[in-house]
Amino acid sequence: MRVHVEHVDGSFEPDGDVLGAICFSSGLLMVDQTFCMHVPMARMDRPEPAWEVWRSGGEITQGQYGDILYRKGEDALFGFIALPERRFACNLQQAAESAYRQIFELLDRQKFPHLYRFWNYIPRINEAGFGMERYQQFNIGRQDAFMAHGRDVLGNAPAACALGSREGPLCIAFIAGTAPSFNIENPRQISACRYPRQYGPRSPTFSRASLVRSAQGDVLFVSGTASIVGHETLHRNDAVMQARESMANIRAVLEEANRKIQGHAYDLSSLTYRVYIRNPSDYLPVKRELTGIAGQMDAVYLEADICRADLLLEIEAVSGLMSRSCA
Ligand code: 3EB
Repeated sequence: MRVHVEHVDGSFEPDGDVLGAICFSSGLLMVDQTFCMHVPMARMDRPEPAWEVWRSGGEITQGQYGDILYRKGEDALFGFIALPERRFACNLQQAAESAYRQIFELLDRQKFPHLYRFWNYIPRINEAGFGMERYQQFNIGRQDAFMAHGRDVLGNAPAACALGSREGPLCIAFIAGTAPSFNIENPRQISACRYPRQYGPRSPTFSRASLVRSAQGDVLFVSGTASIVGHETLHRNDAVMQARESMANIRAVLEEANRKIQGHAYDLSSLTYRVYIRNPSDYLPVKRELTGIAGQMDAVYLEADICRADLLLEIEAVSGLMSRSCA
């Protein structure tokens, strides 16, 4: 894939090779938002916004399809959608289904059929709605859209994360491409696609990681990873232990990725991280724990709700050609 990711602190102005970006900040964003999805989340580690910028070589064209804004290069397409729930009578399930259906339609038409990664930001994720937790509503709508498009909801889902924002529209970003990816599971965890019924009427649709291989370089997307072993949350009320368990899960995913490539490309120090923490008071102890495990980490810390009420944090990561620059 002729694509790489860059993480930027502060302000960012797009130039010709930007495929798309996600900007995390609690304040208003004073930039052209046709190339970026703004996620209203407060950063814990610095006052400036945190940008994840995807770049691609070659020619880039931009377009709109339904509610989606996207930009595509030769072999990858980055898009995002921000849907106000009020358009669906505040039914998050319908909003999620509509968003995912639009995304799949766009990718069918544009011939970028292979989905690598979804970023899902769901307002008030732990609140109740229509007799269940809102995250469970989201899971129904997402899975219905996958099935309506004949996409695999069991063995071959893309990498993803699902976090809660305080307010705002349902925000989903995605990256897709022309080449298939390898989807990776974690032997310490049941596949999320097969979680038992106690977590909701429909399972979440994601794999633990996806690996995109190409002559220009590989990209490994590690999904949001939490303190879950088997299907159960471990270390309720202990954020530091949840951080340690999450890193054990990421390490296991990296071992699977290394097995897939029959090499040793991936270890904890070769990734860039985003850490979502529910309670601001957990930030310093969690950061200390993570740094103790992985050394000086390239990481952004955000205040967010996590999809299970007993989860205090979630950690996602990406590898690939990257650098951090400060504007
Ligand atoms: C988990 O492992 C924690 O619904 O897309 C992590 C990554 C989680 C993605 C999603 C949810 C999702 O179940 C939560």
